[in-house]
Amino acid sequence: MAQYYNEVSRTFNEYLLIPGLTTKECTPNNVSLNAPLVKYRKGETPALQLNIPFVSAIMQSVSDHNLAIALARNGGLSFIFGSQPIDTQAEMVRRVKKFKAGFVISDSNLTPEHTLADINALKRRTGHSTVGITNDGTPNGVLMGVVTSRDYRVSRDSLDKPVKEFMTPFSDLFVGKLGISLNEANDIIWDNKLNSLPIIDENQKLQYFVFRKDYDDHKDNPNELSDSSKKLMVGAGINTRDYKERVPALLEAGVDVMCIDSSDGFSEWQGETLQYIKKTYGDDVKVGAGNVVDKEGFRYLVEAGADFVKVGIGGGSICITRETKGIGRGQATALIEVAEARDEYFRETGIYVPISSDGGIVHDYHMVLALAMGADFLMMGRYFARFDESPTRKLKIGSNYMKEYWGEGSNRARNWQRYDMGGSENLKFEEGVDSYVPYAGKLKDNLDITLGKIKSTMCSCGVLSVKELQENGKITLVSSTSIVEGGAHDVVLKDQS
Ligand code: RVP
Repeated sequence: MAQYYNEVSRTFNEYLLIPGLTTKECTPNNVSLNAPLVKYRKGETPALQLNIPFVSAIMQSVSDHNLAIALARNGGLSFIFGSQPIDTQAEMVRRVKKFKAGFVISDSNLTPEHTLADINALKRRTGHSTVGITNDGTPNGVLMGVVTSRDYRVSRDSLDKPVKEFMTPFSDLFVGKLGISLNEANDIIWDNKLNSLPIIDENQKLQYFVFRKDYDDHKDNPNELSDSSKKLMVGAGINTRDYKERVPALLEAGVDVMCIDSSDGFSEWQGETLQYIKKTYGDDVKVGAGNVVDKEGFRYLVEAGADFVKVGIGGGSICITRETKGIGRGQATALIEVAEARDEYFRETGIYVPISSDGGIVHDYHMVLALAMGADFLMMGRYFARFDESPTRKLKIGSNYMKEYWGEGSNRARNWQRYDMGGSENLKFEEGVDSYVPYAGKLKDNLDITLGKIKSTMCSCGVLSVKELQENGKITLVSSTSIVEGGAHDVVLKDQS
C-alpha cells in the first residue's frame, strides 16, 4: 500500500509569527543576519558563510555576473546559471572574481566600421550611452576610440555614418593605465571634466571604464561577501551530466561554491555526482545538492557528501511541476520536515548541514517565516529578477515597466538537464513558464528595505540572530478568514495613484 502523509501540505501564507519579548537591546542595528553556507562540525565555524541569508536562483533570467556582483557586494551570493556552455559560465564566474569596485567591464562595444544605426540599436539594448570602440568590438579589444551621445546628432547625422568618422579617437582620449587606483582615476575624471575614463593595459587593450556617476556608489560596503583575497564570492550551478568537464573549468575560474541544480534531487545521479566531486577534489571543494522535500531525500544527499541541501519542489513562481507531474509539497511543510532532519543529523553526528528554502517566497515576511521554520538561507528567483541587475529585458507593458522572468523548465530556457530522468530525448515537456515580473529598480534599494523589515520582525520576536529566531520563534497557523483580517478591510481605500 502507498504511504500516506496525513499532514496537510502547507505554504508560508498559512502561517504568522507571534511576538516575543522585545528587550531594549533588541534593535534592528543589533540584529545579525549571518548564515552558514556549507556544513561544519559542532564548535567549528563554517568554511563559507553569508552575511545576509540570501542566494539568487540558478536561472538564466536571474543569475549572471552582474547580479552576482551586486548581490555579493550586499552580503549574499549568486549561483551563476548552469544552462549555458561551460566556457561562458566560467567566464561569468571570472568576471565576478575580477570585479573591482568602480571598475566596470564595458558592456557596450563596437568597431570603427560599425554605423550610427548600430550605436542606436546598442544603446536601446543596454540603456548605456558610452560605447567602447575596439578593433574587434569586444570588451577587451584594442581601444580605438569612444562614442558618447555628445558625438552625434540623430536628427542631423545619417544613420549609415561610420563610427570612425564621429568617435573620439584614441589619440584624443584621456585614459588610465591598468593598476591605477579608483581615487587616481576619479582625480583624472574631475580634473578634466570627463564623464568616464577608459582603463587600458600595456597593449592598449580596453580593461574597464570608470564612470563619474558611480563615484558615490563605490564607498566602502560593510556587508560585502568576499574571500580571503578580498575578491567577491560567487557560486555556480552544475548538472549531473557534464560535471567532469564543468567542475574543473569553474574551479579554474575561481568559483567558491557549486550546487547541483535539479527539480528533483533525490536521485542516484546526484549521489554519483557528489561522490565523484568529493573523491576527485577533496572536501575543500564545496558543493550543495537538491531539491528535496522530505527527510529521506535530505539524508540521501548528505550521506553522499552534500555541503548544503536545497528544499522545495514546485513552489517556484514560474514552476508548473506540480501541475504537470503531480509531484511536490507545500514549501512550509517540506521545510519544517527537512529542518527536523538536519537537526536530527546534527545530534547524531555533530555535523551541521545548512538547508536552503528554494522557491515560493512572495512577501518579505515569508522570508522571516522560512528562517524561523529552519531555513539557514533562502534561494529566490522572482525577487531578484525584478531588479536592474538581472540579465533580462525591461519592457513597458501598458503603463508599467516589467522585467522578463522565465523558468529553467520552460521551452525558452531549454534546461532539460535540470529535469532529466534519463530516457528518450523526445519525451521532453515543459515544467516552467515564461512571464513578466514588475520592475522594481536597483537591487540595493530593494534589499535595504527588505532587510530592514526582516530585522524589524525579528525584533518583534525578541531575537537578534537567525539561530535565536529558529530556537525561540513562535509560529501560528492562520485560517483563511484571519488572512482577510490581516489586510486592510471594511474601509474604502483612498485613490493611491
Ligand atoms: P521563485 O523565487 O518563487 O521565483 O522560485 C525560484 C525557484 O524556482 C528556483 O530557484 C528553482 O528552484 C525553481 N525553478 C526554476 N525554474 C523552474 C521551472 O521552470 N519550473 N523552477
